[in-house]
Amino acid sequence: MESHYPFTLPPLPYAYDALEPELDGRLIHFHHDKHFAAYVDRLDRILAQAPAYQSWSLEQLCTDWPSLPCAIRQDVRNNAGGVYNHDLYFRTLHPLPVTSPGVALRAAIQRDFGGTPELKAAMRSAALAQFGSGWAWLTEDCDGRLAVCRTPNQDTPLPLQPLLGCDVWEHAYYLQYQDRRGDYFDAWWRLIDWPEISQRYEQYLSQRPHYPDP
Ligand code: MN3
Repeated sequence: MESHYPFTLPPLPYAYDALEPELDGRLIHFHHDKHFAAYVDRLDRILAQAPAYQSWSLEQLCTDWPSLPCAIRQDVRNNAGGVYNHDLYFRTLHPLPVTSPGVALRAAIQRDFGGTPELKAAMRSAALAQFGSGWAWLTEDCDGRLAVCRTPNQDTPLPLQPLLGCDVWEHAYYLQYQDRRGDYFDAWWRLIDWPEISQRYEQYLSQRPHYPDP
């Protein structure tokens, strides 16, 4: 993903049908080529008319939108969030997933949730509890603690660092799962690219300033 305007749709990192049977090719095609593409196109159209903000990074657009002019702030919030969230979503799934987290992430999951099954249960509850469109997240805070949270619409969890996000907009599952959001969650969970998530976790850890023990 580009760091700032103009943004372009990143190619899907696998074939449309590569995630079957969990997520079918038609669903992935619509989700990536129509919905994700629309967020990218709309964000570029907004920023084309607002040159002062073309140098802002995607993360800055997602976190600092309240300081934008009223005419564009809500549209930037929705569409920058849509771009950020979907970029993460498609990159954290894998056709042949490795099913367990790396050593450092596994230890953090154990510490903060008691184990991977407990993490799954917490994320599943968040995904099912989200009223209307939104996301369920696994995030890391500035102390390296993991937490599960949810956001409405296309809001991101930033400045909490998102490690993993489950899109619970109906466009993410309705074609295949209709109203069975829980079945969609279970299928999505089986596709998680744990080496990618573990790498994100370790990258955030290494970027964090190290303070001496008091
Ligand atoms: Mn979506």
